Amino acid sequence: GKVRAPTHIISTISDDRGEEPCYAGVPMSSIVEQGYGIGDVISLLWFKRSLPGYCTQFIEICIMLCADHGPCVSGAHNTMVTARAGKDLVSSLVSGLLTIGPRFGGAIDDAARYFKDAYDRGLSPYEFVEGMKKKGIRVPGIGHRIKRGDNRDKRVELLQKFARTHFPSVKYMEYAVQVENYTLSKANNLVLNVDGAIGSLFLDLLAGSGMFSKQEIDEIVEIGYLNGLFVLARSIGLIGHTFDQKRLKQPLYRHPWEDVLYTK
Ligand code: Q5B
Repeated sequence: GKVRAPTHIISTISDDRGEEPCYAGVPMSSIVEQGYGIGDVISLLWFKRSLPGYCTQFIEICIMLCADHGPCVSGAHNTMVTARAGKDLVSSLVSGLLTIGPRFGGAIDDAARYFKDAYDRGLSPYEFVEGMKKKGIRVPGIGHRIKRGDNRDKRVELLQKFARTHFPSVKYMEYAVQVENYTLSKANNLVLNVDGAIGSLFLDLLAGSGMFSKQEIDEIVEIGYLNGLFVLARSIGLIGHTFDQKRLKQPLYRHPWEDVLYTK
């Protein structure tokens, strides 16, 4: 019989050995000729399957809504400072990307983990939020520097509207809204933020689409796929900020002394 030499790498998502590259078995010509979009390509390369249209549209909306949020956020600031120090595109981009984490843009996976655990265990919003407080953990997906109860994040509203119209079920998102109602009763800045909206709605996508087994959903949530959406999206804006600074020929950035509290 055939004897296979042992390999050092296993790969299951793409193959470039044939006449044309394939993503999860789908040839590039089908991707182009059948009008696939970036949501379909993400479905194939991240989830290894073709997802229904409303799911790929949701993924694309997440990418568009998170592509940028102005020059003042951590990521854009780092990227601009790096570009102004004369560094190249990749250095400027990764400098911004490295700020994505539990406080900024990288709370989507933890929001999904904590909301899923709390909902599946039947915790009331009060039990969930107060339990997190006792453990000294901020609720991921809740809170924003500039958004408030009376100045909601339009991105969150757009995601919710899309999901309420197209998803078979939005039980995790409705739970996140109940959590938000409770946190807003404590402080006006504790809104459901864009990370929390994407995290809870992606749980609904995974659970409601019928495309994933329970075991697969648990694995996706445990591995943490969802911060990838923010990383991918925000790369678009960070690349734009790099070009902008270079186009404007901005000089080396130096923070003004007046804005530093020098103290012993
Ligand atoms: N408190 C986001 O905090 C922020 C609490 C909380 C319980 C919470 C904070 C937080 C969880 C992580 C998260 C994603 C750091 C945010 C994003 C993308 C972005 C960004 C942009 C874009 C803001 C004041 C009081 C304190 C705190 C309490 C705050 N959050 N309690 N659970 N989650 N959230 N990140 O304003 O009693 O006074 O000590 O960590 O989901 O990143 O646009 O900017 O697109 O680029 O600095 O939208 O909420 O508030 O730290 O002064 O806290 O509220 O314990 O209570 P702030 P702080 P106390 S979306």
